[in-house]
Amino acid sequence: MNLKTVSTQPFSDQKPGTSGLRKSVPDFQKPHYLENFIQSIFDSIDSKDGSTLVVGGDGRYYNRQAIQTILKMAAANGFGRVLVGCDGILSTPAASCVIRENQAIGGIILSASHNPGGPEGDFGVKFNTSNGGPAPEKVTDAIYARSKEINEYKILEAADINLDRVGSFKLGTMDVEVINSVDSYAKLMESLFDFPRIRELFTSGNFRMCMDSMHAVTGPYAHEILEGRLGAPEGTVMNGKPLEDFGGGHPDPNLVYAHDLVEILFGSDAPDFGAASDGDGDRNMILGRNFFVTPSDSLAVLTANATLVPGYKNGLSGVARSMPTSQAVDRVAQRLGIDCYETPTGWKFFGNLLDADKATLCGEESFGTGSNHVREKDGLWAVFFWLNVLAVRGDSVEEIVKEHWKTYGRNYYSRHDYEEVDKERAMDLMAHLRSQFPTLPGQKLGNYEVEYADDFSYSDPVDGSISENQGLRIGFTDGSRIVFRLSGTGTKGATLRIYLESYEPDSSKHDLDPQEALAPFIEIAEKIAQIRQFTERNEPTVIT
Ligand code: G16
Repeated sequence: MNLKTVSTQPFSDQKPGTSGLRKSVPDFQKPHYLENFIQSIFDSIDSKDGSTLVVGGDGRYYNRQAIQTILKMAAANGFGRVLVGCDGILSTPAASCVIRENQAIGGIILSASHNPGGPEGDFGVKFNTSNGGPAPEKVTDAIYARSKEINEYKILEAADINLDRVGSFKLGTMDVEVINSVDSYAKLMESLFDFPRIRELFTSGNFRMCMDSMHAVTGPYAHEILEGRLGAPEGTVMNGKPLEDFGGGHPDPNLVYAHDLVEILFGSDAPDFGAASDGDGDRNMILGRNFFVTPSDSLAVLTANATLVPGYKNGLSGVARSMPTSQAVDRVAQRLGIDCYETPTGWKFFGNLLDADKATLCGEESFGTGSNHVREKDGLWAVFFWLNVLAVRGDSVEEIVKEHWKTYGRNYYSRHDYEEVDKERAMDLMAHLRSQFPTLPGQKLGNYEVEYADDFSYSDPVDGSISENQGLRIGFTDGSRIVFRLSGTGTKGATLRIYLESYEPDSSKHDLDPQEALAPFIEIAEKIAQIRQFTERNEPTVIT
């Protein structure tokens, strides 16, 4: 076995986005591209000698090849041990769990999340730190800085490790343990939720569920936990086999891309409960029979019902949501007398709040919910949480959400995405919008008076770090909001996201279609940002 030092040239485009480095597979296959980024990560880790690293991915195309490279580079860079998921599989929340359980120095998760996969699809590399969470900005900045000056990387010349079964191997002096991908995670779920009660729900014969794993990473987890440990009938999990191209689908659990599930839940003889998760298993979509729960409402409902779940029976220290997420959870927090934090988009911003026990539950409008059990959002966790609440309350999903609105009022909410827009035009739209901000406060737009217009900036209450330019907000005096942001996860052109929210306390007005309820704000957004003109599109690509 030979330790090689390979000369290389920096790439200028290795700046991590909202969630790691995401590029197309052909980009990652360029000679030295993956190696440069991995070496930049390793160079940013202090005291890695002899330490433990976790490696796994969502099973997408290029996962296995990348893992072999990373293992050989880890061995050449002095790590003592690498834990790698069997078949190269580890969902993002399971990787977070394994990092924490084994006091690892960090982990590398290979995923482009909900982006499509396959030889022409997307690939991604995320680095998580020893708390199990996504690397904070100061770490990703250091990785990026390193990637711009790198001139060599280290790799061991050795045969590939067999990832097909659990086992222990040596790569040079480094130990490689191929671990069961599901075990630790399943045990953690069992410690949080009332499994016997959920099992009763499934075996009662009065409850049916459909879980769509979208041919992505949660298949093995859902089969084992739902059908294995919780007694749900076989067939409850659909699209449960991870495929390298996700069966040609777009593994994004929303009403557009999870259409198989949506058809079932909105069809005749629909089951009581439906859920879907994304490529790497950190996102979730929750459906009832003929009923969609927005991620923002889901966070609010889970917060209001948390004490029904064993893992949260003593209450919550606080909650947190990303800025564009609706303010529904704020109302619950207020009633519970707990703090509610508003962070920029990106799960990494929740890490400090969770570590400092300022927040117990966190959530984002982008179909992400999670808690302090790991340091990532967790798709299946949200599903088990809902199942636990359903089992205890005995009400339907729709009844639970409608009762919630009755108590707290309804935050109508929708996100309009314009995907693959020309980058410069998208930047121009934002600049044009921002230029109007000084004169907006006090103005009437339609029937609504602007209270504030600003560029969201976040000051982390734990480490004092400041993150600026996190989205343009226009807030109205009645609490409604329009937020404009450019996505940090797309790989082609720019994705413009427009988040719309209004508040309706009157329960006789809670049954409107959100697009109808939000129509005045959709009109204001168009007028003020000239979306059609700048994007050269007549309508959004995706509405959620
Ligand atoms: C990532 C981040 C989330 C973020 C989402 C959308 O999710 O972890 O925090 O909300 O992207 O980000 P953007 O609006 O910038 O595209 P995932 O599931 O893709 O890792």
